[in-house]
Amino acid sequence: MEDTEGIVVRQHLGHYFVSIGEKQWDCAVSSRLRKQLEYPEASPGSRRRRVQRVRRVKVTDPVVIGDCVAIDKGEDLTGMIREVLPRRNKVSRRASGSGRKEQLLAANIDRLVTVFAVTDPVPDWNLLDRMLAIAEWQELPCTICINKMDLERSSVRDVTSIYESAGYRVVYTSTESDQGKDEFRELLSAGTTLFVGPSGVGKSSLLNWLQPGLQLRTNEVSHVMGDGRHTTTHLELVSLDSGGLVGDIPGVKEFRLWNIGSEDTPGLFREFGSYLGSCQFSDCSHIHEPNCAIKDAVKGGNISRLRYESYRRLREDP
Ligand SMILES: Nc1nc2c(ncn2[C@@H]2O[C@H](COP(=O)(O)OP(=O)(O)OP(=O)(O)O)[C@@H](O)[C@H]2O)c(=O)[nH]1
Ligand SMILES: [Zn+2]
Repeated sequence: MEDTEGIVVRQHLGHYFVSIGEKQWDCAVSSRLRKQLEYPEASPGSRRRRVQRVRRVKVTDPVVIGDCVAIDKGEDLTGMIREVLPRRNKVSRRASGSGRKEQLLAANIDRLVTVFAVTDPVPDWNLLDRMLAIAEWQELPCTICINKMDLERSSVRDVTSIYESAGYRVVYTSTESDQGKDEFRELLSAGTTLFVGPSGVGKSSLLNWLQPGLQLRTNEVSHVMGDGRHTTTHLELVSLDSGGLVGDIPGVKEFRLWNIGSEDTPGLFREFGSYLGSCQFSDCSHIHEPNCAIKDAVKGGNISRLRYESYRRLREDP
């Protein structure tokens, strides 16, 4: 990297903090770049050789944590972002509210860790399946963290074994009893990890557990949604002493798919893979059709009903 290129590690009310070497530069986005980012762009699905659909889309935030950017340096560690370098990947969802807008959550991520609690709040498995689908779409490794294991009363493995069988790694943690600490630290120790999970599952606690004294700054970023509402989130990549960068996005309540066509949805459920192509109809939706290999696998107990139900819901309401 040149000394004018760095990584966006923090966003705060239109300020982007770019890490270059040991220093952070407080940057704004150049108006030329803002205009560029409002140009039409190809749908991400087009890389899968579908007919290229070109839509006019506008992202809620043009630059996001994890972005590699080129800046023009100004006085006193301030600067202007003039270019966003090509992204390896991005995690985004459809912004809530009306209208089609993409909300970018992070870019250039090495893995997603979905965080849920055994209880308090009880896991929303359907939400987990949406997160896994987005990870599959971006071909991002994804690990499931089940936190608050100290509160476990009935075996959570009855459900998580479904995910383990599908090929996902599950780590079980408790910031109270220290269960899973070494495994969790090891998981995050290289590259950039993004935590996603509902509010209250312990995402910030997990970071403070690994690194006591880590002062998690809460930087409020205001997104103006399609319907004019504002939602606030703090977005920051923190650097762990034991290695690794971690982004913690607070309180993800919903995860709507962005620009993923319904014909691509079955491929986002790993365990469906070996059955795809075996249905009577080549364009089978696996919902209404007879002689459907997926539905047969559900009946035969080879695909879990929980996962199939998530698939159906995702298909009907992406
Ligand atoms: N019993 C138990 N409580 C925990 C554990 N981890 C976190 N908590 C508690 O759960 C509550 C929520 O933790 P947070 O770390 O604020 O949760 P969060 O996921 O960061 O929440 P948001 O910032 O709203 O997204 C706090 O009261 C924590 O003390 C755990 O392993 N066991
Ligand atoms: Zn089918």
